[in-house]
Amino acid sequence: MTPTRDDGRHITIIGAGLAGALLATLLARRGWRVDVYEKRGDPRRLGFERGRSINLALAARGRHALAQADAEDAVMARAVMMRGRMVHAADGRQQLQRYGRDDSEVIWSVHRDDLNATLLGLAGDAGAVVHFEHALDGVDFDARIARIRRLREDVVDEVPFQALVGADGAGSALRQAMAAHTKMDVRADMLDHGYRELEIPPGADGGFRIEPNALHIWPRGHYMCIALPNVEKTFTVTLFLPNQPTGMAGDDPNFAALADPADARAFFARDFADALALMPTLEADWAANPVGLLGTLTLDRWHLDGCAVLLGDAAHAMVPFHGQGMNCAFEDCVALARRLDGDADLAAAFAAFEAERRPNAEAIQRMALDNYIEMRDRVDDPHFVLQRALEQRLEARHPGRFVPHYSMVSFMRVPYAVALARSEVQRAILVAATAGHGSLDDIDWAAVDAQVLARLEPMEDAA
Ligand code: FAD
Ligand code: 8R5
Repeated sequence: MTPTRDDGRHITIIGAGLAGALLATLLARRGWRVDVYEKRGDPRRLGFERGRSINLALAARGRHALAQADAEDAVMARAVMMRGRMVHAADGRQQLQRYGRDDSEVIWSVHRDDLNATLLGLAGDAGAVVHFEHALDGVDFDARIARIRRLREDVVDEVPFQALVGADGAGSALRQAMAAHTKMDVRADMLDHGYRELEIPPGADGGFRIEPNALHIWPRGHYMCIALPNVEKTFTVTLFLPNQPTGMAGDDPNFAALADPADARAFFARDFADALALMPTLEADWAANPVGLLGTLTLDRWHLDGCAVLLGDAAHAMVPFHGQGMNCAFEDCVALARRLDGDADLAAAFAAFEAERRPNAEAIQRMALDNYIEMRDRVDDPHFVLQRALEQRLEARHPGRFVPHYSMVSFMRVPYAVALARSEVQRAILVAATAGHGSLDDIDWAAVDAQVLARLEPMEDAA
């Protein structure tokens, strides 16, 4: 059970969630001996015990990483296409805002447990050994010994390691052990808003009750609901709302004030009436599902010499509003596997990985925070819709040069930091060009084109 220590290339991964399972596959296929310790049970064995359908939006970065492990086809076979945002206004009107130019530019809703199970199967096939119900408890970095607790027996083993990878999520035990051993600045900026998951079941005919091929948004200014489709023809609905009263005058809904499911129904009847009509289990879901926390985690270092390195949520948990947490974690895995392949020295590989990925993680963390305002407040604002229309026109006039913000993040693999920098320039152009305009009819195209050509270099997607 305990891996033997030898001079071969051996890696010990903590966490067999999304990143841990993908990284295990990538490294085992490259000839590394891989042991993974996962505190939960094997999701492939849980069967009917498993929880609710939780889905995630998969975009180009995540798909590309999955393809590196030959996992893309299996995952895509059970994915639901989302062409755009279906914006549900307060008056009940709906409008689809496409994410891309056509159906080649879409995102996909995938089932978290299915995805994890697929990746665990591939990791095992590649020769990685996954030890379920084994939790990291502590680390002696000097002796290179990990304390691993076998949860069923409640016994702690001392497990020697060459190097540890922390893929153990936002509450990372490896990160805690690193911070206790060495000076490390760990910042958690919690959002004042939390979330609660609810469900829209299939209709009486067994089909989807609303448009399946969209990410639904009910924007309401300071808060919002979203819904993502599942292959089971249900939707997972998420309400994002302040946790406590914000102190603003007048109406100020928040989770603390909606402790009682009956109050939740009244709130939905007022603000999300069309969604409520689709949610017969609102009260039960409300009572059963806890309020989830949201925050941004930033560290000043991700690695300890050649001894340990963090990736995914353990290194850079982010707010969910760009749907990029998993996509970014998968990109991390490909980057780390490439560095480990290229450099015999683990310390150099970890340092190069961190130097490549930390600026990009910080860029998507910021873009994710910004996208909350866009989703909850701006998507049904006529001025925003006008800017979005201009963005699409400029993309057609300057292909490869003016690429909409959402496209750079979701359909391309340019580094997130590049996407952020270019988006800031583009936003300034859009704001200036539409100021005082109610339509695109009287836009000064020559002036706008000159701005684009002067301020944006042509760009290429990653190979
Ligand atoms: P996780 O997937 O959290 O995996 C960590 C693993 O480590 C877990 O299996 C855990 O059991 C294990 N572990 C923890 N502690 C220990 C320990 N001490 N010892 C051993 N094992 C341990 N991202 C997107 O890109 N698109 C989306 O649409 C999206 N939607 C989301 C919806 C929800 C409800 C949530 C919560 C997140 C969403 N995300 C989304 C973010 C995404 O889930 C994460 O960014 C991603 O799972 C990070 O992968 P990870 O492997 O780093 O962490
Ligand atoms: N994560 C997502 C987007 C961007 C959609 C857009 C947003 C739920 C806890 Cl809030 C959110 C997006 O700009 O039109 N793509 O994918 C996923 C999102 O939330 C997920 C489901 C979520 C954490 C709860």
